[in-house]
Amino acid sequence: MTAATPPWTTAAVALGSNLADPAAQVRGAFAELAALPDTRLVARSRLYRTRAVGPPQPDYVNAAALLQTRLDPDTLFDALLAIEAAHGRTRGERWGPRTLDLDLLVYGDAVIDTPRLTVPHPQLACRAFVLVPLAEVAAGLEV
Ligand code: A4P
Ligand code: MG
Repeated sequence: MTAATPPWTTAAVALGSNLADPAAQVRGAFAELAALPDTRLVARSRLYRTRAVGPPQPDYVNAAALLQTRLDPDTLFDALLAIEAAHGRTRGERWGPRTLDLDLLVYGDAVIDTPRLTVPHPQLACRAFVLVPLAEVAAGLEV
């Protein structure tokens, strides 16, 4: 007997970078998202140059990706962390500069509140640098 195949779920990811050629970091991350197992990159937004929110630091490049995935939320989040790590992401000051930040914005209609993962992302509704690219790829998404 085979295990039931997990259903396809729509997920949205925010991408941000403000170090080490941010546009290249974001373009590379799109390619890596597209290459994830059991996942399709359905749409990618344009790249937006945005002024940094938080401590003084270089401008960001922000974007959003819409995925269809069969990965469960924790597995998808692990994959996002692995892509960040492959881009040399280190964690220093909160809201500080970074080579690549991948935030899981929504995962279907799931509501998740665990120590490491909150979905929908708590900052989603109050950040133009997240909402504008998200609106481009997910006009019909209900969050
Ligand atoms: N975490 C919980 N839920 C999630 C989720 N849904 N997606 C946890 C991603 N991470 C989630 O994240 C902090 C913790 O959130 C992690 O332990 C993770 O398990 P982090 O990436 O380590 O730290 P952070 O990014 O510095 O903190 P935070 O609060 O996520 O910051 P934001 O909201 O990502 O802001 N200005 C512009 N213009 N553009 C930006 O992209 N980004 C930031 C960071 C600041 N200013 C910016 C931008
Ligand atoms: Mg983050």
